[in-house]
Amino acid sequence: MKSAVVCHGDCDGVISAFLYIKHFLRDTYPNNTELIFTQPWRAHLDLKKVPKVVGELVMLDIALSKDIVNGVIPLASKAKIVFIDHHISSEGLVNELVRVGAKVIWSKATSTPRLMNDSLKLAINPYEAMLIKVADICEGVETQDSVVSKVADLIKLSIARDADDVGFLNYLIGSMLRRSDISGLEEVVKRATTAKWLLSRLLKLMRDRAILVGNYLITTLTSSESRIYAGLLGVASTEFTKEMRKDVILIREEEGKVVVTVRSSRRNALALCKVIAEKLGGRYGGHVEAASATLSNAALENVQLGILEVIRSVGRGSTA
Ligand SMILES: [Mn+2]
Repeated sequence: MKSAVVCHGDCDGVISAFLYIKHFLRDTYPNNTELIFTQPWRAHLDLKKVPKVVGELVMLDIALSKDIVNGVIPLASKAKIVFIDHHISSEGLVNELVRVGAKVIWSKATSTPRLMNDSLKLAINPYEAMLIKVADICEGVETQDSVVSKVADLIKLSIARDADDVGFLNYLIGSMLRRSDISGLEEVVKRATTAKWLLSRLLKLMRDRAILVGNYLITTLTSSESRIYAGLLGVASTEFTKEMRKDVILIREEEGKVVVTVRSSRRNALALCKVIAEKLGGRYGGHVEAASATLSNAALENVQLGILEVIRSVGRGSTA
């Protein structure tokens, strides 16, 4: 019987998929394992790619939304469901998966691979231990270890170069299964180098255009800019907030929707995205330090004005 693995198409999502395949699906991968890479905002659509007949559906590192839960529930009568995730925004929804018989492993761990290692008691080798550290770093854990942080940068940036390149994501997982030295992979280094160059241009653009409102630096990108820098916007927001030592709000138009990315060292990101999504109509998800809201039917100007109002009212609330 076939298995399907649906994972977040980012650094810790890909490492989660590698670990799961290595420890649980070694006999069925690749011929009988369907690997599907997704992003939280379109995971409910990507769930439709799950083959009609599967024995097991594994979901890794996917921040839950109501739409995703509704997409999983019909599958639960046909397949064994395993859901493993560390996004705090999933907390209120995991019980709906438990109710339909899914095996749910959820906690506020630093990364999904770390959570898998701790909760599934994996017997891991040093290579896997290194990749679990890499996943933590990709998710914001600080490190002094330059070797591990180099691998984290390479994976993060090479994925960000073209986040929808399924072939490359499969290649990364295949390389990990072969225990390849990631820093020595030409394709990874090549992609990461291009991404790094694009990232420095994007950071300059963000710096030039940012306005300070309260404690937040706000930058808006046009839809053509978000196309050019697609995939790098999350990484850039994280870099920008570190560099400027300010919380950051990135607003951009993208294929008929407006996406708001928030980075907050004061741990306001998820709360802010929740208010923005509720006020302007959309979905939100993520972590307290890094979150986003996707507003499907809003005009850019209205989102900008709405966010200004939200920041002002939050500011008043905290000083009152
Ligand atoms: Mn992830």
